[in-house]
Amino acid sequence: MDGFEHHSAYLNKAEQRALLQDILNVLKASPFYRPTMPKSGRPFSVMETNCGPLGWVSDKQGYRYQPTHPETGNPWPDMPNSLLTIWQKVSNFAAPPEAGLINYYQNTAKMGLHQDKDEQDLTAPVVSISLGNSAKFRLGGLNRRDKTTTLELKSGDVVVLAGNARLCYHGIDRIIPNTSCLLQKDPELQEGRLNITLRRVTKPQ
Ligand SMILES: O=C(O)CCC(=O)C(=O)O
Ligand SMILES: [Mn+2]
Repeated sequence: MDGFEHHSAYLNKAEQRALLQDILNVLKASPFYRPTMPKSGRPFSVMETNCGPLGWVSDKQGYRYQPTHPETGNPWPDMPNSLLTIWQKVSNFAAPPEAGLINYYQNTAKMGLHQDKDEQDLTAPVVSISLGNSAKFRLGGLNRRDKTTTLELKSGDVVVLAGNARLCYHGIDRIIPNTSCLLQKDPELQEGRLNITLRRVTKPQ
């Protein structure tokens, strides 16, 4: 699909370690919480937090962006420069991202097929970075029933959903255990996978 990019091994090992350290610093100020589904209130299998001026959250009231953590009530921490730099290099979009959604998948977690469409500015791409264990990523088309394909996202890979692919359905079928030791150095994460999804939310002035 035009507009879909998979930058395999975009970050080398040292860059992955440095980005992980930046994420661990974000987590100190902004710990993971477990989002719940709108209406049903069913818990997500992923844990989430955010950095940047706006964070994506989900609870019984619905999906939305807000400037504060739903449990601590504090503003989200600043987006690390490492993430802003990746966005500048791959997004081809002048304004910076506003939301850095951090998803933590334990080895049993997954994410159902969905579109990213809670943003006012859908001309800006979505840029997503993988760290830790590999994941089976499912990519579909613009309609839920369109044919899908799967690809493996490895630690250090960067995916861009831009242009015609911006609203493509996508999801994570499963995490493949023991495919990376990057997260093992942190006693609280240990296993699983981190994904950081960068999005522009509002239309630049
Ligand atoms: O984990 C991933 O690679 C995808 C995450 C995602 O699609 C999302 O948070 O909207
Ligand atoms: Mn998504």
